[in-house]
Amino acid sequence: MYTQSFNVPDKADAPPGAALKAVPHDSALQAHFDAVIDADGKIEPRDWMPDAYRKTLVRQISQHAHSEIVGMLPEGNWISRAPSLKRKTILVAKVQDEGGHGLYLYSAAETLGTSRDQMFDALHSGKAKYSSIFNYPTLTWADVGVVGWLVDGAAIMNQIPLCRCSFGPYARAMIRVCKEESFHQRQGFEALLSMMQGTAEQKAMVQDAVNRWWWKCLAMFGPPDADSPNSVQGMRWGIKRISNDDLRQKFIDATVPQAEVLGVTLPDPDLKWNAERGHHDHGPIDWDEFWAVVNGDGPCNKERLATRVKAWNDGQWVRDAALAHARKQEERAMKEAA
Ligand code: BYC
Repeated sequence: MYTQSFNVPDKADAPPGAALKAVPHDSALQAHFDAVIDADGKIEPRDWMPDAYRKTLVRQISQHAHSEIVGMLPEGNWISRAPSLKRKTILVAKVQDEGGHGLYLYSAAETLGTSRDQMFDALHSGKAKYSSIFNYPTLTWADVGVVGWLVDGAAIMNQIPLCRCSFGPYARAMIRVCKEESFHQRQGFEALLSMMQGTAEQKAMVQDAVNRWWWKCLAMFGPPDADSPNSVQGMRWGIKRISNDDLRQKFIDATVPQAEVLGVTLPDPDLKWNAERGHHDHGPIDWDEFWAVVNGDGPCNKERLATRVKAWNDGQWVRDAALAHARKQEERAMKEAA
């Protein structure tokens, strides 16, 4: 007898009730999923998973992928104006890496059953979010160094725990991404260090860039835990391992001594070591500004989206040509096989 499940025995040679047991019930699948999560195991694309887990991952991974490719724009803007061949080579490699990160992440999201076309459609129509940080302009060459030092620094802090995310493809993509981000962060720091050993104008340029980016980087970690609707469930599922506020605190504590080495001031009069807590206290973050930017009202939101949409439209002929080539190859292979 054929059913959807081939391991259901025929009635004649099976004990009563056996057929029912052979097809796992949703609650059994849920129990297995919960057990894997509780044991800190990995969920793989072919495993059963609750719809809400799948949806959360598609949301987070696709938004992360969008952040990587939109993140290419503010720095890509400086490739043609890098101050030396060495700096240009480093910047080209870094921006290219970000494109690669986007591709790993789109591939990881595809294993959950969404398509690249769907994800791009969500980005281009403004439905999908991407990191707030990329809606600010890179005004001077020092901004490129500060993006490497602080933006990539914040990104690594957020992404190291994602290497232990419960969803296998995302966790594995993050391991490689973090290795590359660590190079990005160090190249930014090194570029700033050499500017800080330069002229008074160069030093002032670095300080100005730090002043403009510091608060935006703190907001990158997302809203405070108390206002973060996705955190509790994300932590329960082992997608998020450390909360938004705790990651923000770790980033501040790690960055303060780096700023001292560089010789720059972080623009927060309330920033000071609290021996009792064993952490730095900091001043209030402007969450109204953060939400305005997330909701499309930042200084560069329209420009960033328009650039991505144009790149997509301009690339139509490449996608058409690749598909035509693949079709021809398939036809040739069929003819040869016939
Ligand atoms: N910007 O409940 P919450 C990079 C949204 S790229 C915009 O805490 P969750 C790099 C959030 O999506 C770095 N939106 O959410 C590339 C949610 O809205 P929805 C990108 C933000 O998911 C090139 C709502 O606020 N990294 O490294 O638990 C050059 C409530 O938040 C932001 C990632 O994407 C934000 N900053 O936690 C250089 C990492 N923050 O979706 C560098 C992966 C929050 O419900 N993502 N929102 O409509 C994550 O770790 C988490 O998704 C977040 C947010 C910590 C960002």
